[in-house]
Amino acid sequence: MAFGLLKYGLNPRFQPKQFLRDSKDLKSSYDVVIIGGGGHGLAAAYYLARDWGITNVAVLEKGWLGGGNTGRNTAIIRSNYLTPEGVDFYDESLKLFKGLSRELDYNILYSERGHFTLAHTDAAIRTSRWRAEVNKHLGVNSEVVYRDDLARMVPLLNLSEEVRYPVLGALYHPPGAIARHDAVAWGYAGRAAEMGVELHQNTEVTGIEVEDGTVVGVETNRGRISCGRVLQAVAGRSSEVSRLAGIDLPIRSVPLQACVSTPVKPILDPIIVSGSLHVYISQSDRGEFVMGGSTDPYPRYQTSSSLDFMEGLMGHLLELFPFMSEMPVLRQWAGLADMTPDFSPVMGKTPVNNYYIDAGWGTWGFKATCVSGKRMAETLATEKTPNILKPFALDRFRTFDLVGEKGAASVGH
Ligand code: FAD
Ligand code: PYC
Repeated sequence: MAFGLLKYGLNPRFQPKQFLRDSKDLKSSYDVVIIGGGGHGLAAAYYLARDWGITNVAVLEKGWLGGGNTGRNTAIIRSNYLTPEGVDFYDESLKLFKGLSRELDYNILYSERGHFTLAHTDAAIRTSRWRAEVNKHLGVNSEVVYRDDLARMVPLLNLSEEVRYPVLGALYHPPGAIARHDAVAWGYAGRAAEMGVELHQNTEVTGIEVEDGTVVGVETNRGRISCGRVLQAVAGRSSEVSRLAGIDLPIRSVPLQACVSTPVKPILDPIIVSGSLHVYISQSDRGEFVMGGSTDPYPRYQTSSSLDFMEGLMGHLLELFPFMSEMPVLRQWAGLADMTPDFSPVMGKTPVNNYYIDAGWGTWGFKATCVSGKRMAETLATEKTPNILKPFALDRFRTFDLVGEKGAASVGH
């Protein structure tokens, strides 16, 4: 081991891999411009290059790669949705996530934990059964478990009936997982850059040029760029950016807060969510408890943390996990969730030719990073919408074909 380290570590033939190429000057024109260097934009860039050989691509990020919601989420990956369209879509992502470390040659710390959505009322048990049946029908592993099962499977959970909201049972989804969220962005960025994609940080899109109904270029704080096609993947800024192209989206941006405790040894393996109490918790591989709740009660573009959130979260969490009263909170933060009326995303074509959107990821989009990247790349490359994306078209709000996922959105809203 020591000999190997010396042999390879000191040998100039084994240079460390350069992870990200230095960003160059912007070119005056690209085949594809991707607005937003979060997981979704970077994944789309990677699959455009890998699957379709399209590499004359620029990812324009106004801050730093993965610095938006991709680096702020609580990293839960699952496919136990409510609608058949949702289950199929998120399940494709979960399968891609499982192989992602190998695919990108970069460890995203994918960790399968099992996911429990607690039910505290008969109505919640009914919804759990409904979800379990839809899941099973589509080949997704979910089942309803009751108090005896929970006592065995989650021994830390307080199953006392002397609390405000006793736990009656749960929807159990064994494939539920977590991963290191920023590693997902870095992995996609590194591999996309190796294939020739340009990644431009500190590059904000400030205007979008549309001529005769077709996008022809974007204005940035570093100058104008002509482009063949544009993919907008800016999450919390979706409505603002699309307005630059003259497109109104039915999306409101609402802050979503989260926090972590100081790290301790592993004691909580599964991910526990209570949609009714608006709280969830998991333990990261670093040992921190990662916790969150529902969105703030009003739309706005600020990401400040509040005591109100912390009080609401802890009020319920301490009842479910009394041992948490000993845990200091280490950090608290917020991101901007781009909420749609039906709690499902918007992907595909827009009324502007060659202008595509990947938006409406609200509180649920990290787990979709792989599938949306892959399928949006396919949409741009072929100019055809793959079947799996068709239910999520922007047009569904005009035709009232909603994909209602409020009951499976995990945190309450
Ligand atoms: P982002 O990562 O936000 O990337 C968009 C990028 O666009 C940003 O980096 C931004 O700087 C850039 N941008 C914006 N405007 C411009 C412009 N004009 N020009 C250039 N660049 C621009 N989802 C789950 O599945 N599981 C979870 O457990 C989960 N937990 C969450 C917890 C919190 C606290 C939050 C806030 C979200 C959570 N989500 C979760 C949702 C998830 O984080 C997002 O849906 C997902 O990360 C969206 O990825 P993205 O790449 O579309 O957006
Ligand atoms: O989509 O599973 C989810 C989730 C959990 C917390 C925030 N989003």
